[in-house]
Amino acid sequence: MTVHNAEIARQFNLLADLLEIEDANPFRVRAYRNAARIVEGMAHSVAEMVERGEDLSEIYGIGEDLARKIEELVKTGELSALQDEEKRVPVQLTELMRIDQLGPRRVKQLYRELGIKTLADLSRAAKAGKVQELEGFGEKTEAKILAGLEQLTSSGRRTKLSEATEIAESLADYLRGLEGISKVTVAGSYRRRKETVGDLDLLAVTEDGAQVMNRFVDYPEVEEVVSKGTTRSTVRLRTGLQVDLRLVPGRSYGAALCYFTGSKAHNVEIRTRAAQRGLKLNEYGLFKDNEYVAGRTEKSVYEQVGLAYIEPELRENTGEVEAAEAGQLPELVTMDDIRGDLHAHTNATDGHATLREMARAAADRGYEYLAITDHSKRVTMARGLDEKRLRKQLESIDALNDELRDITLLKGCEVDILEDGQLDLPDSVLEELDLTVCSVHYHRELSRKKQTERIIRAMDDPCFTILGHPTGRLINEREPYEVDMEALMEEAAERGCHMELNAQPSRFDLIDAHRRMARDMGVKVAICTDAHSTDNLDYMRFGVEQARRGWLTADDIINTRRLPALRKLLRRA
Ligand code: DGT
Ligand code: CA
Ligand code: CA
Ligand code: ZN
Repeated sequence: MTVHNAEIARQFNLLADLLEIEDANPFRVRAYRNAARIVEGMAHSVAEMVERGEDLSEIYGIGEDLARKIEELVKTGELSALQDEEKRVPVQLTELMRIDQLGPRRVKQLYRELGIKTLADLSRAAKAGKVQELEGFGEKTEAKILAGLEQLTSSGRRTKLSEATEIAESLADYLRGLEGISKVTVAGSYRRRKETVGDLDLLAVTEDGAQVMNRFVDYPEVEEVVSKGTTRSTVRLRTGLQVDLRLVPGRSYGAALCYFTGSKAHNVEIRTRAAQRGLKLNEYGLFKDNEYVAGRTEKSVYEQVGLAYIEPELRENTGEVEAAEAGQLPELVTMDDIRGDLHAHTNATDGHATLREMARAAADRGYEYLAITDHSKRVTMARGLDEKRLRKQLESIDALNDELRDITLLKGCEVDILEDGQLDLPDSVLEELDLTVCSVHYHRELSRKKQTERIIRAMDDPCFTILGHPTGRLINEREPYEVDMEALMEEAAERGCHMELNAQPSRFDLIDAHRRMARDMGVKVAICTDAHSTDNLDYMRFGVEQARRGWLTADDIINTRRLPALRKLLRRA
């Protein structure tokens, strides 16, 4: 059994929460949180690194003590430090911290003074007006806590696609290894590559449902069996993610895949089309007067209702059915089309790898070019480059380009867009670059009008090439800033500026709604990983999937070009 990165991160975060409630040394708390974040952000399995005997303490941010704890977790599935802590502090208390108003100090107070351990306890006490009587709480806080409780239970937590991918791939592999099972596919929003998934919907073909289901609920990551039958079971994994498994006979597989891939709105549309042709479509197949017509493959189902095959990423009922009917579906971009990455950091700022290591890693991925875009000076947290340090980096890039045969490093910079729309470095140095990724990092709170003007002003600078993570949102954490994206697109098109589709799994920014807008408004998109380590370069896959959800073709993406053509696109008119 392998322990996933997400599980390691979860246990470290839990430990940090408990220590915080206990008032432990803040440095210890921070070290565990950092470790959780680093492990979660790694594209490779830490468990596999342990198996290969690699030294984890060499990972940036992981000391020897943490490395030992990770090894323990990977080998035993458990963390003794966490178990010790759980004896001292009730673990349910950490749940309470999911409410905005409640930090560790207040959680401890609620526990000590009112005996509140669970969300249910809290809800009861708050409704009875007991919480407002505590020192430092008051009526307003109590009301906010109740609102927070409401929100928690109604929205639930959706799992980020990258996390879901790690979990789903292992589970699917496990199932594929069982006897008497074939065609294991993860359907649902996961297959449509939605940025977050509510649950996983697995589908497989088998003749022996009972046997397969027994093994399914035996999967080591399963925490709770919600329901178990011979064709359908539901379990909850340790991470909290719920998984449905449905087993179907071979002749229904395509129809079931279609049904469980969704989206619901897409299904309704297809079913209506079928009905118009006197056909009945459900998860068992396509039928005419109760006679089976098709259903073994998805393609056959689409064909029978007069449609070309529709890629899962497009199945959101936003015009894909009409396009399929008219033979006008876009030829979606694929990983094979990508020739390089245009946004990457090195250890000159907040990246973890050297310039040379990043170049090597990009060449290993078959890329023709990699743009180095470290932060500019305003981003002090990342030790952003001033003009002098940037010039020094440019010299190193020249030297490395002379030496390396299989890749070209492009000179870039992730330039902070200042509050007034000026770029953070003077044109005299920016002019020497091949490109800039210009991003908003501060003053996200500006009004929509001011934010829009600010970014357009930045685009006025002839050294502006690409708008980095255009809305600044962080999935599950931070809303986009207010900005008129249509206006930005219009100005970008006019000036020959491009939009980034940042492939970091917590960003995916351009967001869903803006990707087609770019294409429709004649703005080209750069799919970039914003890599802070060599591993992060592998996020490109996610970026491509998100571009596909936005109907983008290779032609819409600038980093599908060979180097000479790319250089032309990077030059402003
Ligand atoms: P999620 O899990 O919230 O990220 O989103 P989905 O799309 O995976 O939704 P889920 O898990 O509730 O159901 C999986 C698929 O099953 C869904 O995409 C379409 C299909 N489905 C579920 N319920 C219905 C329904 O009532 N009618 C139709 N036509 N399809 C449904
Ligand atoms: Ca689902
Ligand atoms: Ca489901
Ligand atoms: Zn960046």
